[in-house]
Amino acid sequence: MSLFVDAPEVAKARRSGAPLVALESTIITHGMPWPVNLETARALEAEIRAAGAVPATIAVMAGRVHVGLRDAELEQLARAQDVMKLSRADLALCLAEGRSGATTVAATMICAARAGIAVFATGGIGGVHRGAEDSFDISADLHELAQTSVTVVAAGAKAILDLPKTLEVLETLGVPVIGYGQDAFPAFWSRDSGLPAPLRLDSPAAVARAHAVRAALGLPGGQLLANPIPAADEIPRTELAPLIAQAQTEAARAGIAAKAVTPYLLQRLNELTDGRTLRANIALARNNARLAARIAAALPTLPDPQHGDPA
Ligand code: PSU
Ligand code: MN
Repeated sequence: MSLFVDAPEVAKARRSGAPLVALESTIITHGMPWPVNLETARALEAEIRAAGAVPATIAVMAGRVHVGLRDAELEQLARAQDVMKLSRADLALCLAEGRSGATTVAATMICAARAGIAVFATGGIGGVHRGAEDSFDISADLHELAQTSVTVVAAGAKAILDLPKTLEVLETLGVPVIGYGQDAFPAFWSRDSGLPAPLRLDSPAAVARAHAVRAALGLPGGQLLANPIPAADEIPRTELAPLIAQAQTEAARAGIAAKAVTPYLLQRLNELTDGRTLRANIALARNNARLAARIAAALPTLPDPQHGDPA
């Protein structure tokens, strides 16, 4: 029995050659509260369909990687209480044990690449946590971007992180970090982190070309497309800064560590802002899904680099 199972909609897309966009499932199980998580998961899929592509939400269910979820499966996942949060380290064991789990950016990239899907949309990637010099908490998402060739469309890295250190690690790992349509690196809920994005592109076609040329060069790894939240939905960085610091202090006092840190901080900020960060998170994720669909539709089929044109 194959480890991978395509949803009917995904299998059909493969037969017709329709563009596919991967979506992760940790944002559903650990990133947002019920029932907003289910509504958002459905909304992200709808955005992709409206843009002419086919969504493939990825999760592990009973020991198999599901590429695309039926609506009942999406709901089951959104309601689940103690579902595993799967990163690169956890994926094989979860499958081997016949268990279920939600895939993070890292695990979704692995599954998407194995399933032949080149473009993946999420909210924001994990990165270097504040205080990482003591905790050593650096998301496996960064290393995944260095080795798995998927274009990840995100509103940058989550602003709860140490963004300068996150950019440094991405640079060290050789990950292209591309600002979409602006020079600034976005900060998840805010359009501008105050830091420049190392690279910039302005159209889905240009992002698709960069993806294809990286593959043609035989370079492992993907690219991070940093797509700013729409202006109408953003929360200014200065407004959030003290609340992020407060949530951070509370997490440290409560001894929150490892996989629990990111879900704790997102939930706490949602409380501290009366739901504003959650609403912004939904808006930016939808915006990323829309852009990812346009990139997937623009992906060219490059000639085999081994048989290039004669000089
Ligand atoms: N984007 C969101 N919300 C989330 C995530 C992304 O808008 O909750 C998830 C992704 O699955 C990402 C994870 O991989 O947060 C980061 O977790 P950690 O910091 O533990 O690596
Ligand atoms: Mn971590």
